[in-house]
Formats: sequence, C-alpha cells, structure tokens
Amino acid sequence: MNLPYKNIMLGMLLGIAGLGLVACGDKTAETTTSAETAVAAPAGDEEKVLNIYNWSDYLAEDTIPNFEKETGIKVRYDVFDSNEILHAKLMAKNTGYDIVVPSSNWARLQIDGGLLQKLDKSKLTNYGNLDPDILAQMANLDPDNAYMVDWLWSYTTVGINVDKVKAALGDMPMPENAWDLVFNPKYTSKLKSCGITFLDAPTEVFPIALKYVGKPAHSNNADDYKVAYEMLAKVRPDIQKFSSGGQIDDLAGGNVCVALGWAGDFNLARNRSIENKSPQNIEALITSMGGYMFMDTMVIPADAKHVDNAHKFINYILRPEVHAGLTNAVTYANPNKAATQFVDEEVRNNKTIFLPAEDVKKLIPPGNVDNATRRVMTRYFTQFKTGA
Ligand code: N2P
Repeated sequence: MNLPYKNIMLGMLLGIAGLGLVACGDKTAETTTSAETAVAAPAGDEEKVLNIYNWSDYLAEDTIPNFEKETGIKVRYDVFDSNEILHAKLMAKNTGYDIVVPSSNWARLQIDGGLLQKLDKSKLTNYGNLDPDILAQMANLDPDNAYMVDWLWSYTTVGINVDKVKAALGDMPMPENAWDLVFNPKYTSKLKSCGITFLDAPTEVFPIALKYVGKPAHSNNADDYKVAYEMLAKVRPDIQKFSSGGQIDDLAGGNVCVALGWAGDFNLARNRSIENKSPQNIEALITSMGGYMFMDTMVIPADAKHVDNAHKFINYILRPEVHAGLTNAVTYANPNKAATQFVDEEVRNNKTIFLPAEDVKKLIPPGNVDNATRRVMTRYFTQFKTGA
C-alpha cells in the first residue's frame, strides 16, 4: 500500500480534513490556517497548534499521530517538492508555518535574509543525541548550529531499475562513471526507450552537471553554466520527464528506468514496488564521480506563531526511536547517533543510505552561489527543460 504521506491523506488520518485546514502541494497559500484565525493565546500558554511544511514522502505513519496524542498539539502538515518552492513562500512572508525543512544551503540564504529565528537549545533536551560529525559539517553553513537541526540527509545521484537498464543497454556494458547514464547521449539514446527522469529543480541538477563537465560545482562563472547547459541540451531529447516528488511512484510503477534524483527515494521506490506486489529491482548508485549531498533541516520561520510547540516537536524528533522511525519508513539517513540501534538492520547496513566515509568524501558538499548566478542557472534550466 502507499503510506499516507501525502498531506491530504494525513489530514484525513488526523480527522481535520473536513475543517478546510488541509491543502495539497504548493496550494497552501490560499488556505486559511487555524493559526491565522485563532485569537492570540496568552504568553506562556501557547495555542495547541503546530504548522509544519516538509518534503513529500518524508515521514513515518505514526510520527505525527504519536506527537499529537502525547502533547495534545494539533499538527497541520503540508508538503512541497523543491527548495525553490519553499524559499519563494518564505520570501513572501506570513507563511503560517512554525517549522519548515529547507536543505541546509537554502536555510543559510534564509538566515541571511532574516527569515528564520535562532533555536532555543535549552528547550532541546535531546540535542545531545546528534552526531558531532554531522553537527560539524552543518556548522560550515550554520555557525554554532544556531538555527538548524537536521531532519534527514541523503544525496542526489543516479537511480536505476537494474533489469530494465540492462535490457535497454543490450551488449553495452555499464559505464565506469554512472553519471554517463543521464549525461552521455551514447547511453541516454538507448535508455530513453525505458524512460529517463530528472529532478525538476535547477539547484539539484546544475552542481552535478557542472562537476561532470569539469567545472566547480558551485561556480559563480556564467560561462561555466553555458558549458554545462550545452552538455545537458544534447541529452534533452532523451529525457522523458522532469519530476521531483513523482519519481518514487514512477520508478516503483516501472514507468521510468533511470532517474537523476535522491538516493533515499530510490530505496523507497524499491520498497514501494514490493508493497505494491510488483517488485522492481531499483538501486541508488554510488558513482565514481560522487553525488550531491543534502541535509534537510528543521528551522523556525522568524514570524512563526507557535515557537514553543516547534521546539517541542524538534525535541520529539530527536528522540532515538522517533528519528529511527523516520529512517526506517523513508530510507534516508538520520543525524542521530543514539538512533542507530533502532534502525532496522537492513536499512542500517545499506551502504547507499548510510554511506561509508570514503563515499561521503566524494560528495559535493551543500553550497550556494551568488544571486546573479542563481538567475543565470534558472534561465539555463528553463531553456534546458523547454528545449529552446
Ligand atoms: C523526500 C525528498 C527530500 C529530499 N521524499 C530532498 N531534499
């Protein structure tokens, strides 16, 4: 069965669908949230509401119900599929959300823009469960780990349906660098028969495309983007679709055989195909060139109305069993050292989920480019997608 990750289903689960509080995808801006309509609660006695905006397919079935049961706090949980969508919402202000989950490099931009508030770590009694190495890595973008707590992490890579790819390649052996499967016409021209899909976001595709053409992954030089774009344009005719949240079901359903996407979603797609009784041999590949690491972090918007509840939720997630529950449900690594013992053995030993140190070293670290470059990147991505 498909787990009820989608907010509409979760809303039904929580019994709030009938109240008009639940919205799909990025349509939430039009909805009236309970936070907006409620009379302000006296200080120290916060209204029992928490509004969360997170990536789709990123939650265990019991994460929210257990929190609600325990605290009496009603959660409204909406989902998005790209940092770009979340960022635009935060920029427009008054999101109504109390916790949002940008990747760490985007959260850095949001801190610089005054859109987030610092955590009160005195309220996070489970903070000590976090892995010091991950905290150190995050401190590169968030000094003193003042704003961000990692939800889960993974990396952008190539995912394949092993059987379908082998069949489509025929006599041709797998390339030494698996990125050739999505960036080299020699391979894409064959694989288009079983379907190639790309994430639908410039900041997911370009760092990797730049590295593939020998340029710095976070280059601020517009000429480098032109070179990467020209490489991408050559494979464009072979790409069937651009989709981010849709890759799990597309792979699980056998509609595509190759994806530029998130490693966690590839493992999840395999599990979902098994649940759907149509098992597909889907694998996240560790490429010789390396993928692009991301850490999706819980942060509190500057104008959040339920800051105390937000801290309660973050502290709840940091419980070893809860954090492990997320990892077990969605096959993404968590940053919680104390959680490891609660992670299912199969997940814990999967080296595409918990990467060995030598493979972590090969990943492009999360990073940013300047605003002018982001515009150049977006323009080239649109050109790439539209095939102009
Ligand atoms: C969850 C995808 C989140 C990963 N399905 C992208 N940061």
